[in-house]
Amino acid sequence: MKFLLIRPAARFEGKPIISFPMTHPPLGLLYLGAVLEQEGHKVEILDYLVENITREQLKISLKSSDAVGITFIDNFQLVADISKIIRKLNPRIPIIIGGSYCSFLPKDSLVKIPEADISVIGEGEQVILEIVNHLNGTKKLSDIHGIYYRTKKSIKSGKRPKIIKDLDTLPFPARHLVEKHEYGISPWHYKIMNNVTALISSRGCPFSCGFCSKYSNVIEDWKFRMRSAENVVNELIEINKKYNSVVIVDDNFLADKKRAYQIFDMILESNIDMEFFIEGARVDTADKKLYKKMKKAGVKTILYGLESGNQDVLDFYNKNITLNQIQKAIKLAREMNFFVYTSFIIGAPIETKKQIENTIKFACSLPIDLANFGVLTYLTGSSLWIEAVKNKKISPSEYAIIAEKSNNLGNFTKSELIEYTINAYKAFYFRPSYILKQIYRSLLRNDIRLLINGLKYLTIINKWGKNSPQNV
Ligand code: B12
Repeated sequence: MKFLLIRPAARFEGKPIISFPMTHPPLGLLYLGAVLEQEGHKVEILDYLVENITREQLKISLKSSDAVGITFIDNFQLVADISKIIRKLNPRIPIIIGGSYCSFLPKDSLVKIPEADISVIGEGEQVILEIVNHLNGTKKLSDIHGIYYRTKKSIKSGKRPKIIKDLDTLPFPARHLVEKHEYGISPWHYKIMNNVTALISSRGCPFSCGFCSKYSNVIEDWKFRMRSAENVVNELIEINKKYNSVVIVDDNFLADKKRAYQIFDMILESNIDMEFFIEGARVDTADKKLYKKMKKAGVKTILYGLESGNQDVLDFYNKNITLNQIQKAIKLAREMNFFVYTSFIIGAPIETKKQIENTIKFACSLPIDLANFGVLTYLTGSSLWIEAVKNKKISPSEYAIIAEKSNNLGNFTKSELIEYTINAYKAFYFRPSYILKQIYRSLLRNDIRLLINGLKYLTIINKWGKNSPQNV
């Protein structure tokens, strides 16, 4: 059987909308590709995020395929559009959809995407093989775990989702399926990482920040699971044969210190020679001995979710960190000369304008290289969303709602929130001391392109009008 796996991409003025901090390979599809190939099936991936794919190309790929799988996080309209085209080109091919939206709103996803036949909840590796059995005529849809499916008259659910207990049993992602593509490009089109791929070493997160979507909030048996250090390092050895750098996309890669030490010790003992970007780190895992090892092992960049410069707002988010921990961790990261990315949230329902200003001041006081400011959004599956649904402030089928005054989710209007966000960017990036420091750091790194692109970023920020941050 041949599967055509697709990642659609939003486009703005002909260019893809790339999320902060950079483009990633479609890791979920690469895992599905790996299990399908392991069972002897053929797989092709069309990644619209990084390639302009014509209708003719899609037609050719569909011709040789028996089923289509589409992944997406939030943009269901794009999936609906592409599914419509697929249906026109091939009225009978099964269309299976999966990813965050389907996991949190499985039934609704089939309502919003009328051409799709099956929607998958949570991890897809076992489910896709059960779906293959269904397509081969050996399994009924009603017996498949973790799906909703369309019948002639209604949308029905299969059996309750099962989670993969031992992640070490999974094959490594089938990266060869996207090897012709380049990833690691920033929103302002700078190549952040060269010859990069992505890796995930755990699923879920042991913490419960209110703004974060958690599968455990909606999938009964879901829990935080980690791969063993050996398994992770074996994958890194395989990766290093083809790639120079890797972005680690775990929600919280350093969650288990013991495992973190094991991983970096094993990297140092091996011949692995790669650059690492840890995309999800908490400040409470900062520790000088560990950071020294990380630096030696090739970690260049870390992204921390700092969220706020106000302790009561951090507590409101149930972030479980203190301002003091933030200051200490960031200082240590700078001492190690890591490139430090951070993200902040603006507009908690308990937040005043003064507190937003505090967050901006706090960000400016820290020795960080990049700061991303985003308006608080109630995401499906987050504790904030669950609470708001319970209080009838939002309907259970809403996907992402901005925390604004008009729906009683915040203190400010949408345009005020956008204005404050733009102010935050300008206040942070247009400081002469920051610009001088970044010039110095770029020269130290011998990276003039980074400097030029940094300046390009400043000109983009400078031009931002009322709605721009949503498009970047
Ligand atoms: C890397 C990442 C990104 C990258 C790359 C995203 C991409 N399109 O590939 C970037 C930085 C670009 C990004 C952007 C965004 N992201 Co993001 N991202 C992640 C992150 C950290 C890892 C994703 C990943 O690779 N996981 C590992 C793979 C193995 O899992 P997976 O992709 O979920 O795939 C599995 C299943 O979902 C399923 N599956 C997926 N697709 C399909 C398809 C079929 C056919 C089947 C059968 C199964 C299936 O099977 C896969 C294997 O088990 C997750 C958090 C997390 N830890 O998962 C957040 C996460 C997915 N992102 C999230 C959000 C909100 C966003 C943004 C909307 C943020 C923003 N405001 O801009 C954008 C949306 C961009 C877009 N339209 O694509 C939320 C989604 C929450 C929700 N309720 O939907 C998450 C869960 C973070 C969080 N906890 O809040 N993101």
